[in-house]
Amino acid sequence: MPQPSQSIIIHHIEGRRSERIAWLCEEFGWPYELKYVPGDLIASLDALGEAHVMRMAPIVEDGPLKMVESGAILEYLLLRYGGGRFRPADDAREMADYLQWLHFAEGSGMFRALIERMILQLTDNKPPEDIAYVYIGASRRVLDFAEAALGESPYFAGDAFTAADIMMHFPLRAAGLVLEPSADLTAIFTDARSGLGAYPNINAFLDRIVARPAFQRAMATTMPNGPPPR
Ligand SMILES: N[C@@H](CCC(=O)N[C@@H](CS)C(=O)NCC(=O)O)C(=O)O
Repeated sequence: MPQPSQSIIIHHIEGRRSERIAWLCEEFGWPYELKYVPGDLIASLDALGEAHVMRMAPIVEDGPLKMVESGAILEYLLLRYGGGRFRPADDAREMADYLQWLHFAEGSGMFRALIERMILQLTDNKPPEDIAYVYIGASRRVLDFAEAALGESPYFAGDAFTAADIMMHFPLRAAGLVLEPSADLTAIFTDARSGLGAYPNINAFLDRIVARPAFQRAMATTMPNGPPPR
């Protein structure tokens, strides 16, 4: 299985989804280089805009290849260099769960958490009834779904840690923040677990995640000065 022949370049913002790529690199011990402006969100965004028209983190370069979309980047790196680690075999029973959670994390989890939080903020917690029916409560449904899955197995795709767990870590914290509107948004950058008190399986999962040395190394390198102010 080929190894990355040079550092994987990760265009980054502290505390943001680009940490997922650094985390995978740490799990394998692959070399990577973070490009961002420490402590300066706007300057980091400007730098992202120089690197790609989408101006979002992560943007990843692997040699001449440049990609956005964190789930796709993780899958690309696993298929190219992973040697079968951190994803189930194609014909494994766990593959359906793996694909579901890998895509659910951004497609539904983050999407619903962000929309719900934004609607609540813009309407001063009083959204019109039709909008409320569609979007309010969506974060709780995301967490209820994850809680049930993590009651069946310790990780999202069975007994083994996979890239689906890397993807789901961020939306669990984002959805928890919606359930606790008084919590500062910056709690998402820490292990504060805002809004997650009623979810023992999610908490046990997060305990397993923060105990991983690769996760700890990734957090130390992606936020070397601690959680960013915003
Ligand atoms: N679905 C994308 C979302 C990327 C994304 O929105 N990243 C945020 C930081 S966590 C960002 O760069 N926001 C600034 C922007 O979209 O302009 C992914 O998973 O890569």
